[in-house]
Amino acid sequence: MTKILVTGGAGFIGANFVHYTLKNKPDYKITVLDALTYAGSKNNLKAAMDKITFIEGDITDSELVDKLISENEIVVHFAAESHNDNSLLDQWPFINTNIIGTYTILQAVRKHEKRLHHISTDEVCGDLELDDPNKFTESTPYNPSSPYSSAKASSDMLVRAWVRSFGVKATISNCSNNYGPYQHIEKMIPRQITNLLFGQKLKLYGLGENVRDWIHVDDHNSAVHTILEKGKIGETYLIGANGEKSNIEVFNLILKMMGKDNSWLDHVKDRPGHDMRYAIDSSKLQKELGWKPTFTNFEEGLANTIDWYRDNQWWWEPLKAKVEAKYKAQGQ
Ligand code: NAD
Ligand code: TDX
Repeated sequence: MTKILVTGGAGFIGANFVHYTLKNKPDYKITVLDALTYAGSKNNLKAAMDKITFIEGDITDSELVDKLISENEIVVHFAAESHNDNSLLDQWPFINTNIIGTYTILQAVRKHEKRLHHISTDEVCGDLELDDPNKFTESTPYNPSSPYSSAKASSDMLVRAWVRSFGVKATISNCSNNYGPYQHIEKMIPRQITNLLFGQKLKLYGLGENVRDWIHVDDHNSAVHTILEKGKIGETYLIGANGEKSNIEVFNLILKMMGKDNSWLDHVKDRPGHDMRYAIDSSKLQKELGWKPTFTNFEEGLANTIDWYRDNQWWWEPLKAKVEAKYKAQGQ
């Protein structure tokens, strides 16, 4: 059994990683470290709780992090403040968790000589024009736009420096926009699905021309396992599944799949500094490590996600009023 510490394992991608690992990789013994912020919940791990060790704690707590890392062989670091809109309102949690938290983990993996995989985002590259023929690659320069993406970019830089200066055994992955079950309803896709289930209109920022490169969360996590198994220490891998869609296209699909017409669409205030387009070229991961996505049909994945939110109202309904009140105060 390989002992693996999963930070942020009670959040969207981390919880899916735990479920995916239990199902597909029985040789791992999982410990989750999660502070259970507004974005994390034990509800995300309900079916896994009796098979894992769950520790409620903060990744900036150096004593706790040191102890847990000394007891595990691999660390997969998902924990972060993850929402761009929140980062425009209050920056400190992003600096603290994403930068200081990652620094705390790096010091412990350095001391105990443990393997680290750092989870990051394509947003560190900034954005592309709609008509740019290029996509992000591992050599695209960093050019982040928001407090969220700049804090994630900082954390990536720390990991690279700890690899080079101290020989830390780390890899990094930068993934595009994830969708799937357990995603917090502050994020675009779950917000719109739950709005319709709640009898409210969809809320589109600006004209909706912005493009995101969607990937199913299980494909992100299968890629992370591929990197853990075959990745080269010190390398960065971009994870994406050729899922570019404009926001308005996704909104129209949600309306169609949920049996509503255009009168259910509201245009609201745009996000300040809104990145126009993300697009990932994942050839390095595919060619060097042999990874392939499985969820290649976005409409099918979206339909399953809609079904999941329809079937799991108990999971999101208690959060809905607070999330929408916060958006309303921002004109969104
Ligand atoms: P999330 O907000 O759903 O979950 C984050 C988790 O981290 C929560 O469980 C939260 O309680 C925990 N956490 C936050 N601060 C903590 C702290 N100080 N100590 C311990 N735990 C803490 O986020 P997500 O969407 O699952 O994203 C996970 C990771 O993947 C992040 O690093 C994010 O940058 C990255 N990422 C996300 C996407 C996406 O589309 N969601 C895409 C690419 C990369
Ligand atoms: O109500 C909305 N209406 C809307 O039009 C919301 C919440 C968002 N949007 C737009 C903004 C973006 O163009 O939809 C797009 C997606 O928005 P988010 O779900 O907030 O995601 P994004 O800002 O693209 O960032 C996500 O992908 C990269 C994750 O939240 C990050 O953690 C990840 O790094």
